[in-house]
Amino acid sequence: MMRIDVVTLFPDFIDGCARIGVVGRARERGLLQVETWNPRDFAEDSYRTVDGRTFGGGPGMVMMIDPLRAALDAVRAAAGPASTICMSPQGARLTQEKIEAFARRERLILVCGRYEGIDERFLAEAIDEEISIGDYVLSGGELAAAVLIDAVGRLQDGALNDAQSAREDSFSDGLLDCPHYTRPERHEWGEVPSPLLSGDHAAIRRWRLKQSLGRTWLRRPDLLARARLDKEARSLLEEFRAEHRAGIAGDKIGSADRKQNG
Ligand code: 4GO
Repeated sequence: MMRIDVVTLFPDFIDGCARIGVVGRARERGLLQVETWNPRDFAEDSYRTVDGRTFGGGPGMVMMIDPLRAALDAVRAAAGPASTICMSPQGARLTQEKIEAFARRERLILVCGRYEGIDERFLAEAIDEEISIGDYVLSGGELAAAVLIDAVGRLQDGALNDAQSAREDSFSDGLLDCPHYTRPERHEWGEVPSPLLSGDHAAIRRWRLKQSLGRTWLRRPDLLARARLDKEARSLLEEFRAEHRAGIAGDKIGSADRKQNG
């Protein structure tokens, strides 16, 4: 069972996230343990102070070293040492590849900052790695930690049902996911593509791969440039491009793929 310890001023938020959906079920199944630690509980003064004014002036407060350090010492005393990650816009970008590597670890410690951030000396001494979920600023690290926990939790063996294979996820092969459809077959807003109704498993697999390739080409050419395509994939992509050009002329393209590309 993987164990994730989270140091946070808002333990209820992390606990709530870890209770719902696939991750909640993974915890119930004993595949994942999530524990929270509040640095405020480790503050020494009667006000339970965890932040101080920023040296050099300017607005906002900075998280102090010692309450965080004491919380981290308590985690390590309770569960042993583990790789310690701080969620931060200054961190390395979180990708599915990193998620897969984290998911294989037995332990992780996540530290969530608030206010203007954390005293740099704590980051230098106590943090192994800073991770960012994207190029935007959040008011705290908790949402970013919840993203990491969700993405890692669903990859634990036995977390997904048979119907939800992680092997078929977007990014598992470096491509975007194909479109999905459910009943009804015919709807005012369109029909389900015929290959999906054919019962021909080889044709379905080819259609899905072609859609994945085509959507990656349209929406994320940066990903397509890094993907290694075999002969079948290259020819399916060529078919998609030809049909896409014909489709632009016929104006039957969804809003997300309307923009011309390449
Ligand atoms: C993480 C933390 C953004 C991310 C954060 C991110 N904002 N992009 N805010 O992963 C220190 C105080 C950082 C608020 C925190």
